[in-house]
Amino acid sequence: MNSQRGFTLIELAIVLVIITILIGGLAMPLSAQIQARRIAETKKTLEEAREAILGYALTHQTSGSPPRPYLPCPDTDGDGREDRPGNECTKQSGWFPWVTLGAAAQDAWGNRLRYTVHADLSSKTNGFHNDSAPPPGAWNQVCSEENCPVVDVAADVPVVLVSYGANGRGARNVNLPFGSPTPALPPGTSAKEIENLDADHRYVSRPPSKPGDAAGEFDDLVVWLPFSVLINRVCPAGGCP
Ligand SMILES: [Ca+2]
Ligand SMILES: [Ca+2]
Ligand SMILES: [Ca+2]
Repeated sequence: MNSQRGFTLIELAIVLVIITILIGGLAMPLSAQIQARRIAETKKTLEEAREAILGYALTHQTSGSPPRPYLPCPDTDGDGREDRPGNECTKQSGWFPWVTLGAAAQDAWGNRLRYTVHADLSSKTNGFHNDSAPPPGAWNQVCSEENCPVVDVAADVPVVLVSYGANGRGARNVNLPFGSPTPALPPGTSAKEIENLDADHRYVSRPPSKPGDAAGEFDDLVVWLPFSVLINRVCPAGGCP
């Protein structure tokens, strides 16, 4: 008697159903894993960008007496180099000057990082020092809500860096040529994300939320450099009189 036999159609159907369920179960976690990896990669990129800014301050000094360190200007024309026609920055907010700083040019979604810096601290005339209170001027505020009703995340920070996250809304993709009539991916309608795009000195940092959530869509990644950290790292033990 021949003990071997083929699968019946019913058995084949059951196997196919099981395989389909298994693939479906694996597919979602896989995309979530890829997203989590990109977020972790971008957080690392932002941390390295912040270190590169500190490295610049450690190697650049004003010509005055005493010489004082200063921070890099934003890149505003897209070549990755800081835009400083004389001693001052062209603008206080633009793109992270990755060429000048020898750092990563983009986040894990292929978009540029936004970089905002305090005017006096990036001035090649003024620089910064640790023998007085922080200079006046437009300091950056980081809050958990748009419009900063309460500055509850970080107050008066010299530097803010932003990745526009997985949705990339408002970001400049690295493949977009400069001078293009559409310089950025269109911003969305989320007030919290728009706060990270407009021209004021207020930024939002908070946990991510989806488009349908009560808080509105938010997936930006934001890091900042407090003035105290800047002084401690660049001017330890009163090193910048
Ligand atoms: Ca430039
Ligand atoms: Ca975003
Ligand atoms: Ca803002």
